[in-house]
Amino acid sequence: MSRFDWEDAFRLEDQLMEDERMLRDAARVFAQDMLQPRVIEAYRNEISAPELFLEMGEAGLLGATVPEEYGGLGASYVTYGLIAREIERVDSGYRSMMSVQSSLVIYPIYAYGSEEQRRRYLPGLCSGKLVGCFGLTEPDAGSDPGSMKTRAEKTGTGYRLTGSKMWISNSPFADVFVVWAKSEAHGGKIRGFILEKGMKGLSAPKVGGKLSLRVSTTGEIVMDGVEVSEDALLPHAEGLKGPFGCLNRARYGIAWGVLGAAEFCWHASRQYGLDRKQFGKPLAQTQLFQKKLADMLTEITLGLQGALQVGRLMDNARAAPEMISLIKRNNCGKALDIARMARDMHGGNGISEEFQVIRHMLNLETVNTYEGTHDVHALILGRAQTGLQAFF
Ligand code: TGC
Ligand code: FAD
Repeated sequence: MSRFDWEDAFRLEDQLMEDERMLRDAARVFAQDMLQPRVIEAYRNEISAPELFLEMGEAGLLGATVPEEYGGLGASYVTYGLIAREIERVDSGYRSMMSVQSSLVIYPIYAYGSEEQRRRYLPGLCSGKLVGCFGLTEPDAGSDPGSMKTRAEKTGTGYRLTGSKMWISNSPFADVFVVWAKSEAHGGKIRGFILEKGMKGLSAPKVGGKLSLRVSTTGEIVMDGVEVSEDALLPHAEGLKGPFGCLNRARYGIAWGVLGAAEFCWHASRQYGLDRKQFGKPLAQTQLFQKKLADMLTEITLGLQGALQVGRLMDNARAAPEMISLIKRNNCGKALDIARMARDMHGGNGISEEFQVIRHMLNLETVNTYEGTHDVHALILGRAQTGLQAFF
């Protein structure tokens, strides 16, 4: 039998390709050198940092899966997941900035856009010169996006969009808005439109008072009769499967990302337990502490294997949305449990920003909710095995 490596229990490292390891290492250096030094203050003061997009773009972290001719790296989905894990090891909010740009803005323009739209937007978005946002959720349509009220009416030369979107990552400083609306001209079906900052009737006020995901800026999108020309319509997506095609990618990335946050909490707890003595011995020498570390090691190891397998299937065009629901739900739920446990294992220090575990815990509350809540993914998996939908 060979030696057990607690930091890589199932030898994930051996299951990665050389180029995947290389891009993962570059993402780790970026995250540790550029993001980690600023995160505590940024979280405390809720600092929005649009300039980070340029830095991420320069590091090749935006739109990694898109072909090079549009500004991406032509990388695998496994690589995309590994990037998400490294960024979220620092903070879920930074990963949010990256994954909205990559999966929810670059991807739909690449997959559903015309050649002209691809050439117009993708190089700027991949380099971070342009910042994007994705508007699906509305004040009265969250888990049920099919009930959205935003409408696109046909005009002589294009469309007029009216409605409002809520809880939109990046929107207050976005240049490019991918928004989803029911289009009268297409029988009321949901269609995607690309809007640009500065259009008449378009505004994106910031949502204040967030106690979670504070390094990521969140806002509304208000469309008060925004007029766009025909070429703002994404030609190759119709119905809810348009936005869901993007969500599949983002949810997949989240399934990797949250394990980065969980790994941070696990490693921090282990070290804290080795350093801190109570009752004359290290906390890590108590049975209850070791049981918690064993649970963390187990869930993270299993979660990573699940994410890797789904990533490999995505790279071979054999993944199903339900597989993504399974890993998004499981890994978010487990990461949140781990972060809560880590907070507890740090005792009083666990509530201090300096030890960072409470920041991860608070962030993961959001990640467990957005991109389909934990319970909504349970209903997707319930429907998949019974054939019965229980949403309404
Ligand atoms: P349903 O009848 O299930 O489906 C309608 C149509 O959509 C198709 N579809 C999918 N296609 C591709 N991938 C998927 N995952 C798909 N899921 C459904 C489906 O085949 C059907 O197509 P067709 O051709 O028959 O019309 O629709 P429903 O209205 O019953 O949906 C129910 C439910 C719960 C599954 C769905 O609405 C849902 O997933 N709700 C959660 C909403 C959500 O995830 N919102 C995310 C907003 S974006 C966000 O949170 C970004 S945060 C990012 C960050 O900062 O990191
Ligand atoms: P609701 O749908 O009202 O759900 C409330 C509760 O009811 C949840 O527990 C849910 O599980 C439960 N529930 C709902 N339906 C059922 C049911 N049928 N059966 C049982 N239980 C049910 N959206 C975007 O479009 N773009 C973004 O960039 C974006 N970024 C976000 C950033 C942040 C920080 C946050 C918090 C949200 C973001 N969202 C974004 C929105 C996010 O996707 C929604 O918040 C999420 O889909 C849940 O919708 P909701 O908040 O309306 O909750």
